[in-house]
Amino acid sequence: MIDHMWLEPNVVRDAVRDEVFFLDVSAVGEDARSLRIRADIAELLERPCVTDERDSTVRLMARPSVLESDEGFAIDVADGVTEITGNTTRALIYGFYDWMRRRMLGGTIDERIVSIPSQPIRMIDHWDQTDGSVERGYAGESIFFGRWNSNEHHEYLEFPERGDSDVFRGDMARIEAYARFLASVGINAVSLNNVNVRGVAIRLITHPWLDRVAQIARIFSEYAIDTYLSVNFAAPKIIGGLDTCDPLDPAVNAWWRRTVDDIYAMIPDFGGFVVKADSEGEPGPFSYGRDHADGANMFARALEPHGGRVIWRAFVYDCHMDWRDRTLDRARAAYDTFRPLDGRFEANAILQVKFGPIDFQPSEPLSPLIGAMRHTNLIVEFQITAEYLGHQIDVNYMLPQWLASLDTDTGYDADTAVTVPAYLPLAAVDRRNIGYAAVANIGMDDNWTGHKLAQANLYGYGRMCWDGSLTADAIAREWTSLTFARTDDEARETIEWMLDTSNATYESYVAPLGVGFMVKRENHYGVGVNDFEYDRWGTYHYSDRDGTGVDRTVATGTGYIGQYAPRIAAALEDAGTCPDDVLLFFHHVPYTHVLHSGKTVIQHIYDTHFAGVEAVDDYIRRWDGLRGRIDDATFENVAERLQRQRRNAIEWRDQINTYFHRMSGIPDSHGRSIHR
Ligand code: GCW
Repeated sequence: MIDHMWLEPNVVRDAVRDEVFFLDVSAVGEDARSLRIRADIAELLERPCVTDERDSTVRLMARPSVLESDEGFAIDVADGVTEITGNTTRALIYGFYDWMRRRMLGGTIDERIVSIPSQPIRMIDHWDQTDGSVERGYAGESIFFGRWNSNEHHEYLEFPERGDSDVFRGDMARIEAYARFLASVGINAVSLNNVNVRGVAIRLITHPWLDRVAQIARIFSEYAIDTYLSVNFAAPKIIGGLDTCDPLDPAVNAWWRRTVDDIYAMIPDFGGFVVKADSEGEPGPFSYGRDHADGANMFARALEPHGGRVIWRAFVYDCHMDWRDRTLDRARAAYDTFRPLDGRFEANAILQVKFGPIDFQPSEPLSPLIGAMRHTNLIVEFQITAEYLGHQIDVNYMLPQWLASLDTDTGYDADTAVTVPAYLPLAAVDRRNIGYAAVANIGMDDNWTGHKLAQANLYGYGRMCWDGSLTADAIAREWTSLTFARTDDEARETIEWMLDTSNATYESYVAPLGVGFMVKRENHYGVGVNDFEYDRWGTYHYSDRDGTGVDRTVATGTGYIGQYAPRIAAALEDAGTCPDDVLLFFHHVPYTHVLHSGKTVIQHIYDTHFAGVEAVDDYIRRWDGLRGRIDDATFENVAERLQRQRRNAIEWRDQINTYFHRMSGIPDSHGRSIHR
């Protein structure tokens, strides 16, 4: 049975039991979204909308210009009647699900609520591939591509009878359920395929594949979600028969314009393209001696007449580094490539920047590009799927980490702190073209996310995009209350406590103090202290007998710290003022260096790694107490994953402690046993 996530039908129906709905879109006209609201009220709540307003208790009304936002909504309650209003049918989708959530959470509405999304673009990026697999996916196969009703890995070519074009799973009910989940937390954009665009995926922008993309886009469109596709920069050569992909070549531009025109003929509200270029082997403008503004602007101009956008990824770095050369620094790459291009991007081009300078590690500073760009639209990229955060085997509620990085001073202003959400509109060329994107964490698994508690990350991501004032705790409480509505308060508190502490617990037993990686090379899960140390990926820890960490100072290191604004750089440059959680990201320090916590680096490593396993043992004990108080499937799912997490945490603890003990020769001050 497929899990209903935070929209369990019985819970939903109970919450709105006696309400009678009336939908008035006469001022804007009936459309796919208003029909969708009617259908959701009929299917989910099992009642039709009434035709006479006077019979209703909940009135959804679209009226142009009642608010300043076309997505925001207002809720008023008077004389037992609820009015949900917005300028558009999009706004009504959000208003309807927001009101429902309030009801499910048991709150009463005493005064007018006006809710306007914090971020204009609230996007989910799928790394789904046309063979049905998902790059860095830990919850089964793609819901978009692959064999109908199958969750086993396969090659689409194994099904020649379906034809080469039929790479689509075709499970429209599943996609519809997914679209509803996304809309219910305010997501308004989704890209369907992996940014590494290979094989048949290159052809998704052409017929006949496009016809099937259009079917999917129609479902998302009903839920006010724009569909995007990732494209391969070299498509004009690979599938277009041209002999160049030079972004300044007229024939190449004409090919993209024709391709885009074709897409919009099929999908009038198509969102646009996501492009990973000159990165990890993907083709890009560098091959033609052009820069990334040239590349992005070619797409922007093709999309502009249709109102589309190009989302250009800033994840560009040299993945063939020489570990012997300590002056090289992968962390510098995005800034070095894109800072000089500030101001050159078209108004419908958006630069998508990972929130940290390396790659979604358990602890990373904010990317210095975020703050440095002053005339560029930016999207900040997160990763909901837990590539370096436990693969949805280890419990890891990521909101504390995401919100902390958003709350960081970008250094945009010389005198006062400007956080990421405050900064994005200041740097924007077009304020509609900024926001957040995050790599999806769902798949064909019955519970969508592999680990049931990983649903909280998808939910939380949407909430964080819509309402920038929410705390991680508040979001965890919402999710737990909606998802475990049928259990007792104490059980819910246990689940909330697990979520709230899980990000710090995970961080405590993996690579210490922001140094990053130390993961197994083949799949990025589990400990592999030196797996990347002598490799080409630019992710090193440089541990030796005297100390550990990467010297990124201006004075003696790679100079990376100089990419931050002077006020921020000054604090980071000095190991004495650099925050503990990223100390080894910025400095190579002796094992005896004393942290702000008062502990030495080596003692911190020992203490956190012992504590990490103890915390997981605690989770196991407390989770065991939930047997019979929550549904069996969830109980078993999490219980099984906690056992795997425990084995993982023990392996991390033992290898990290032994490694640093051997390196430093310094014993644990508490005399605990460390393998020799
Ligand atoms: O960290 C890397 C991942 C790749 C991913 C890449 C990216 C889609 O290991 O799997 O490729 O990031 O963000 O492009």
